[in-house]
Amino acid sequence: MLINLTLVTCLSIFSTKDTLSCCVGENIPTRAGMIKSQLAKQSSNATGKMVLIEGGKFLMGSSNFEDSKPVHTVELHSFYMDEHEVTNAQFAQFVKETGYVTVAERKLDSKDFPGVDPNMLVPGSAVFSKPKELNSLNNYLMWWEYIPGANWQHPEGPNSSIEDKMNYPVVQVAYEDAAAYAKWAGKRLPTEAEWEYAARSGRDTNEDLYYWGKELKPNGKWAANIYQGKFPVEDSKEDGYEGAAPVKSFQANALGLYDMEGNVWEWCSDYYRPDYYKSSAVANPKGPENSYDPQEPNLEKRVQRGGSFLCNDQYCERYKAGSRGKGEVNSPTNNVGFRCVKDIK
Ligand SMILES: [Ca+2]
Ligand SMILES: [Ca+2]
Repeated sequence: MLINLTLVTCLSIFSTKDTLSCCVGENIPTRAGMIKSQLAKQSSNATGKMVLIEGGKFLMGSSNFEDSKPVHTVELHSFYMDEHEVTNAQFAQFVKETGYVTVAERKLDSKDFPGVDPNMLVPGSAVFSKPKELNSLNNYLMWWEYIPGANWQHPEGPNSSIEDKMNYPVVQVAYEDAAAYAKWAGKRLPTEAEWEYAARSGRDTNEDLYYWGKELKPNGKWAANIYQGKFPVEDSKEDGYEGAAPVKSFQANALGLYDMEGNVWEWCSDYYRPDYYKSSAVANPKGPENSYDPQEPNLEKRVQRGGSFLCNDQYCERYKAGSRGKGEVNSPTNNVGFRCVKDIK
């Protein structure tokens, strides 16, 4: 009402030509200004600060990874993206308000596990477990263990806790858990193209090996939380962290986004197919209609991006620019989390 009255006063004193300057002088907000301000408010609510990612064209993919070929042009609308991975504190708020129960906490249905003794079907999840010694990196099950009672509140099993880790990324979330949080927050999971565009942060080269540039350690400093030492038996944690780090522990990229590379993997909304880039849409691609991973053709997989604290050049290089990851939708682990995006309407 106040705004309308002031506007009327303005109009009565000045000609139409001067109305705008009067209104600006009287601090009457323009509609465009109001929309922008409202969006800014919405983008900094309890579910965390978001960064405006201006739309544009970029070269997506990498010739260094088979499933990231070919490098192709993609064009995206503008959107907002969480500045950091969703934290335990944020996920706890979601659970508190909704009573949501994650996949890893639910009872297992014996129909989904034919031939397995029902007594063995205990809720839990996969946890990275350092083997004492290892002769080969061919069998990843050597460093993953199914731990009953492992879930987002107990990421490494019943004896672990997030009590003093509220600013760490939430982990042990399956795809639908991440999507449920995003919906509650009025957001959504990013498409793979949005994720990569934001990670590239306006750099117009696809020749750099890393999202941050050519060198693994620019100015002698680790740029992301990955794995140093002898994987998987000896993490020398040269970057300061064994396992996940609190969000924003490493420098932000040029757009103000933290931990796009490393720390924890991040779910994207696209189904995974290794050949998708051959037929991807140019404008706002949303991924294929269904998933197909030749290595495990019967499993439904979605894309994960950015790698994690377990990435290293000996085993998993998927923190590098343009690389892709994938995860079975109902298989959370203690190195997979997510962040959200929001459309600009
Ligand atoms: Ca590390
Ligand atoms: Ca990450």
